[in-house]
Amino acid sequence: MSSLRQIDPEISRIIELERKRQQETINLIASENYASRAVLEANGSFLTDKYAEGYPHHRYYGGCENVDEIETLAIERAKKLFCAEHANVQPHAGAQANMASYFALLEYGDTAMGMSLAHGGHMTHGDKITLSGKSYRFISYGVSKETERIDYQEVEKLALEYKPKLIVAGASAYPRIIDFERFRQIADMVGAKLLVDMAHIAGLVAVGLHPTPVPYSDVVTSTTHKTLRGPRSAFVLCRKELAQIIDSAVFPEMQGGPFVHAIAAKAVAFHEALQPSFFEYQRKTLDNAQVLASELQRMGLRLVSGGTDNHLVLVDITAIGVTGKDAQEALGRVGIVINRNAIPFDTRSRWLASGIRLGTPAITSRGFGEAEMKHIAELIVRVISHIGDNAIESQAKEEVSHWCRRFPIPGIDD
Ligand code: DSN
Repeated sequence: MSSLRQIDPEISRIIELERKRQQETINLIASENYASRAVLEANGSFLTDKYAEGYPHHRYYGGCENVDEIETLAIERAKKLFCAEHANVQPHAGAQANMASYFALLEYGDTAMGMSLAHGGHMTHGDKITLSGKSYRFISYGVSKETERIDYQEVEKLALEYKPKLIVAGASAYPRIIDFERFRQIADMVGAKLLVDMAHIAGLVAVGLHPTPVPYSDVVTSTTHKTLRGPRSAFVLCRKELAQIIDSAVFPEMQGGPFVHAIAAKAVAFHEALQPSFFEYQRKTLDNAQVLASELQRMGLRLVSGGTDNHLVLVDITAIGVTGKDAQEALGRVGIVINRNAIPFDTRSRWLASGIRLGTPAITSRGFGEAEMKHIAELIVRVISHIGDNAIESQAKEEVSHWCRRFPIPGIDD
């Protein structure tokens, strides 16, 4: 049998570089995580070779008896984990899960509402540069200028004015609990359906550390690789009466053959999330976010909305006098990987941005705790306050290497 190194030394070399990059950097990207070796094993298996268009026991191909079992297990585990009536585990990614749900619930040109990307929403919730924004008339809601939290009164006012057929709740840079019950009430006032995209918080929801959207929503979508710590993929949950239209919107309307290897990896991730240790992991993720938030505040940085209830903090770095882009690059040079992010009512372009988004799911998987969080907060402030100071940057790089050597990465080093 030939190994990757023998067959394709170029790709093999680059993958090794990526392993080293992951081992030697502190990952604070709020939407990333480290999947377990078991998840990676299923995802990298020869299941990748199998075509299985259709659903368990209703396939268009022969030889699906084993993948039927795998997909059925993934479905049952997803339903159990989130107390849902129906699960579709075929979406390749969050964008497909969302688009399929729109196909199921809307006609082209219909009015819908979603959170503005500029205020922390996700681009597939109606941003004009995406298919969602081109296919439907999305009205954006945002956060209040004073509290920087979702302005539910504005959501209600816009809903009454525009009478959307669908309201989308969920965010990618919002550090606060989302009140799904309130969204349901607003949706009911205008006869709208409610879709919650819980991609960022799915792991927290799974263990009850963020209120679940499932009882309040018609449809819930999610990716599986963020707080949920699974493979890079997605799923949809819905009420029984919507099962058929959701299933046919995912396949054949949105996608062709499912990625059976990814479905197996999702089944493994759901299994892991059903274990008691997953609660502990999510608890630590939240604790780490709290320490990071309070340390950054103690050192004078302003946090959007004044803090966090979840796994991420959105930091306004205007006072330091650097852009988010500059901060991202300087932190990158010392081995701290983050993304720049617009803050609500940002006066800079999204490319430059006035904020940085920091998340704790990945470093918590690695075992970082309170002491490390305090040190990381101090390192971040030190580096972004002295951008271009080589001595400060080399010292910070040393400190990052020290922590990285001490904390192995699940899935890579175990
Ligand atoms: N791009 C992801 C994030 O970083 O939040 C959401 O899909």
